[in-house]
Amino acid sequence: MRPFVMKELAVALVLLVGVGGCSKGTGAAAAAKAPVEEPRVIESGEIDPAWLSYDAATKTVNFHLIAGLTGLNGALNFNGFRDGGLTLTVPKDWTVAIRVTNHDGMLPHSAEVIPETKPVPTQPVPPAFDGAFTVPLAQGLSPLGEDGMRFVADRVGSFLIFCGVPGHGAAGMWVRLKVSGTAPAPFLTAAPAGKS
Ligand SMILES: [Cu+2]
Repeated sequence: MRPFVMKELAVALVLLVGVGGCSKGTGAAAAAKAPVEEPRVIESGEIDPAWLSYDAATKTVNFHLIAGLTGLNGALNFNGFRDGGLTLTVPKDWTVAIRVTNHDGMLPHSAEVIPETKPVPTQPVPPAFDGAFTVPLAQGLSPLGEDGMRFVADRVGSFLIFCGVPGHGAAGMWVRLKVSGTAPAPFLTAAPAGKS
């Protein structure tokens, strides 16, 4: 219940500001301007519920994958996780829409869903699902760049979401995607530190 309380508080504050006649930060102004989204500042290893949303009616999951979100592993991380520390589980046959943003101000990054392999490839390989990669894959998205991917998770199994820029994935820039035949809805889990 707590998030709803917080939201109501935020709405109340916005209304108060509006009544006060201040033009800055009113709901109308914010909606018209579509402010640049900045991921919330979080610690490595922390899951932000805002990353994941889904529509059970259309069997569609939306996930925000953020390259270099934190300084972990020289920024070679997704959402503050490395070496499979984060797992996105989705039900089989759901459509997976992954928005990929490069939060790293220096290095290019990309993302590709690949079969689970050890060792992790040093460069792009054929994707595990049609369309499950960002463009350009090996060159990567420019710092602060953005792309997306959309695919149907049509078979059960364990997969990796890895950075296709040569060397990044092998250096630990990968998380996990699990397609489940039994999960009723998508969810995120974090592995204990050091486990992958
Ligand atoms: Cu990378």
